Amino acid sequence: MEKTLAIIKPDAVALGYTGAILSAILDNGFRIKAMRQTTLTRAQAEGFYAVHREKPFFQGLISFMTEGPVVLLCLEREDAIQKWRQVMGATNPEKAEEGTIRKRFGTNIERNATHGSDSPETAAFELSWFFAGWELA
Ligand code: 3AN
Repeated sequence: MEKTLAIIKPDAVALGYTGAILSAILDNGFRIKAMRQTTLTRAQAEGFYAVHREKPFFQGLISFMTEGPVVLLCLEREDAIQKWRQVMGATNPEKAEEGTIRKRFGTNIERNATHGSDSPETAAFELSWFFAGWELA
């Protein structure tokens, strides 16, 4: 069993897609190990996206991720990291495959409905950024 961090981003929460996205998560065999709705502070979002600090889209990304509530999730299943990225689809919803979450619920490359960790190292960092050890035990 593997764990990954998923986020339902502010665009999807505001548009009322939380329930549909949670259904897709469960339909794809993930177990929800931990879940919390919260509005991120700038410091929380900047630390989370620190690897993108030098990118031209960084300030826009931070403004977007702090504009309203997000749902933070620890998902668990076999091959969770790769499987969740497959279920989400490509970063740009226009390029995402039919039926994927970003194709169904994303607006553009920034407002793309969900986040997922991209490697075991990032999953460990991202989970520990938002959840305490006891919540994931
Ligand atoms: P992914 O979330 O698919 O791993 P990353 O890690 O390349 O994609 O990007 C992190 C987040 O930054 C994306 N989810 C998206 O919201 C935003 N982003 C990525 N590329 C761009 C871009 N070219 N313009 C605006 N926002 C971007």
